[in-house]
Amino acid sequence: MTTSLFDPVRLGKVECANRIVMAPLTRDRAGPHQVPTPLMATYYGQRAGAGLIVSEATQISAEGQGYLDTPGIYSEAQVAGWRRVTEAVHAKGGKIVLQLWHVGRISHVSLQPNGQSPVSSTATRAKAKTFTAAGFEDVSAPRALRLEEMPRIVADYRAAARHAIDAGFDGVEIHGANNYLLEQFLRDSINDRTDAYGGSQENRARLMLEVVQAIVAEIGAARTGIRLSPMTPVNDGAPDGHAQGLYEYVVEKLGAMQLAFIHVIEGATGGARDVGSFDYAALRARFKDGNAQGVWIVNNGYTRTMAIDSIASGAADMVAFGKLFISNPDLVERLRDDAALAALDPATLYGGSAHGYTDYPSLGTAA
Ligand code: 8OZ
Repeated sequence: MTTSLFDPVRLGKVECANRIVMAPLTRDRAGPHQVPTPLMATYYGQRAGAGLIVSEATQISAEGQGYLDTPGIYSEAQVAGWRRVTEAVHAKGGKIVLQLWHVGRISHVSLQPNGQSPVSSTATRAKAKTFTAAGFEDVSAPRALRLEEMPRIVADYRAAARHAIDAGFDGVEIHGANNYLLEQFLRDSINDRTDAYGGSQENRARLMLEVVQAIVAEIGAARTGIRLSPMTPVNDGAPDGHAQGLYEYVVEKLGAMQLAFIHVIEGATGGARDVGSFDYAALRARFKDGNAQGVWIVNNGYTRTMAIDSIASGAADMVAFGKLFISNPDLVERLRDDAALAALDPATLYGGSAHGYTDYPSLGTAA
């Protein structure tokens, strides 16, 4: 019998009711001190029909923040705020993992502790914009992390994973995508270091693999996954010179660690799926080799038909939808019934209040 998009699946320790994932979505609605609000609990609770929710990207430390009003997971108040979110999702039978984020050089001094420079693998400023209290601004020039600072970065990730479990999350997704800190180390197009974290493929992958190892030691591989985006150009990230080999190397290591899942963005994040040749099936095979239970989640521009076909063919174990989940809180039911899908309002994507956030109706509750 062929597998259906609507069949349950086991992801590490987590039993997911279906194979539809709510992708991580930055909405910039955290409260003072980057604490998740009750409104955020309502928003995630409304979307608990997903087999798995991946939370919006959440900074592991004050230094890891790069945009206005994104939530954190490094203070007690933030943990308490997130606990309201996980309780709202679990009350409706849903599952939710927290996405752990360090933006690296995609930040602005106005968002950094004491107005300091953002940190990265490099001291070269990205040609990218971020959203600050003043609106869209160029990102600030970064400072290259010193070798002796690397254990602190790993420790910050590890503590954040512990906090996520304390807040009631079913696990974590490490944000290894979109040219934030971990990809600023991984890609030879960005990393210009000459120490143990730069140069060879092994050296550039070192930080990402140390972070994964530390989190696995803290909360277990069965609660740990990662998101990757081998070809995305966002945030001034030219592809690595040997992207296929680099990501196959990384994914093989992740499989050997028995990671619960890998979540891959195919092509340009939120954009074209076809941006130069990359063999995602080969990546999947490397991950599954020695880790047959590892779950392969695909994302980027999937339609209902593409998703159903990908699950039926075995190309993917789960499919993540981003924008569609913003405007369709009951997306799973709509896909199951092949019902009409609502379009989102781009004006209310980032920041603001309940409007364009918790007021998109479900079909059952539409007037
Ligand atoms: C959109 C706006 C700000 C951040 C990502 C966390 O691209 C993000 C993000 C997306 O992964």
